[in-house]
Amino acid sequence: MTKPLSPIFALCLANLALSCGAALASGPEALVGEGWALVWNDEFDGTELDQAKWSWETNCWGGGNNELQCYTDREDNSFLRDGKLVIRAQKETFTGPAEPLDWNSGAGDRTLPYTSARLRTKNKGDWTYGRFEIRAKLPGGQGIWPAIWMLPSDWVYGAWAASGEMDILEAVNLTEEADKTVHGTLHYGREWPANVQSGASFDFGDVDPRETFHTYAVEWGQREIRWYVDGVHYATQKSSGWYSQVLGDDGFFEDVPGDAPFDQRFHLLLNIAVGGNWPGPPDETTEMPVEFEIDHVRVFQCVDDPEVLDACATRHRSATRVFGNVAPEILRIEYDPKVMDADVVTIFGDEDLSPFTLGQYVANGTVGVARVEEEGRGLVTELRYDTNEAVVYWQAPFGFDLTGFDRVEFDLKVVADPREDGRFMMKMDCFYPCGTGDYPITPAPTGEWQHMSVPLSDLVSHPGSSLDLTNVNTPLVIFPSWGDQKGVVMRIDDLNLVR
Ligand SMILES: [Ca+2]
Ligand SMILES: [Ca+2]
Repeated sequence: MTKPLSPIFALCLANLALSCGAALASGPEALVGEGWALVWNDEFDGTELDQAKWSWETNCWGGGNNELQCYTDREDNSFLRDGKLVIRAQKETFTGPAEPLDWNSGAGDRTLPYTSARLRTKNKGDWTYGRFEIRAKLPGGQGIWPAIWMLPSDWVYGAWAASGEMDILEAVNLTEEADKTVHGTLHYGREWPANVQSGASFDFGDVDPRETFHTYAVEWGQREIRWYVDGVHYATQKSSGWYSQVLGDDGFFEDVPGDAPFDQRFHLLLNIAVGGNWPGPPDETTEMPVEFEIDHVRVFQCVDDPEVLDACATRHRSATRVFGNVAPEILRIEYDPKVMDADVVTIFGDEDLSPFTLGQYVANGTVGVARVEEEGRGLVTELRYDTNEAVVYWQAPFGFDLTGFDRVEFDLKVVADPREDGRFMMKMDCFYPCGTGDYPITPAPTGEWQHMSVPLSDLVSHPGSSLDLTNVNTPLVIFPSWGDQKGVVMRIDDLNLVR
């Protein structure tokens, strides 16, 4: 069975004798393999960027990575010169939209200390499968991050990175001293933050890709994606090593069958990011402005085998096989996905609210856990510590966004505490070790219930806290202070998240 080509690819094929044929006739020859037909290209020979092929993205969003550049459509940041597209990043304070324009988020403006350009072919050049080839000379320096990459045009499997991202080339912090290494990477899995990535690097050795042009390419087929530098095949990923899991209407994750997410339309992007989580910021050694020169972008289709590409593939045995990631087992815990929409979410009242369950981590010894009746309270959770190193927690198998909540509340009664000056701790975790760290709490004297009300803002600002409120899987971890616990008996009731 063959799947239909993407509309744009199909259009191009149908018009092979016209627009695509014209490119074939006047354009370059296919460089690698047999049977490739050029279906789209830009040689950047004109005087102005061809806006039938490219659009500028203009924003000061920071790419989701805390990058330091505003992307502009000004001549200062991108232009054609000597048959090449030049993307130029420079040090220059600039104010622009705080988020991508197509989000329509009303986020206002942001000011950042650098400018650059990010160009894309979205809805002008979108393809499913083929060979994508870009000849370029890279900018370098601490904090400089050029990229040639592809994003989904239709996001059919959900937000980043569930619908995939294909990085043909990334390089960070290329300097005289540093290894001259470039990276080819796939991002996929579930929506952020439950996405994953896998990739490989190409080491230029003594060659400096800041000084010389090189051809960066991928061959993207249905079952396999391969990365190349100057025709040298250096990495392969197979569809058994990537996956897509989406949340179904019933609130459970589902495996998308086939080769998702890399089975949809993707478009090309070219940019220089400045700073950001990966490279870190520029420093005094960074020489600005920097230029990313792109000599051409060429897209080829394997005419006789347009999906699998085996008829045209170039393969080297020495290429790294990147094994990727196995899709996580889907936990079919019964729960209502709207469970967190209430103003007061009761994680434990008389029972645990699915998908949260009571669990424990015990380094040694045991914690006895029981649900016991107490007058006026129904069931309460009783914990008996026959250990000095244990914690008990309420945890879900995935994270929740608690940014709309104000505080966590619970009732705590110490039934017995033989320790000298025993202290008690709580934590909130966003997949350990992401979390608040130990946060001290003070119960009432033994035998009395104490109502605890802890603002989430306090947990975020607690010294040492790395709490990510957008991804909380463990709303409460509670324990007598680590190392000194034996003999403590405590009861917990009415664990609530309150808006
Ligand atoms: Ca050129
Ligand atoms: Ca109760």
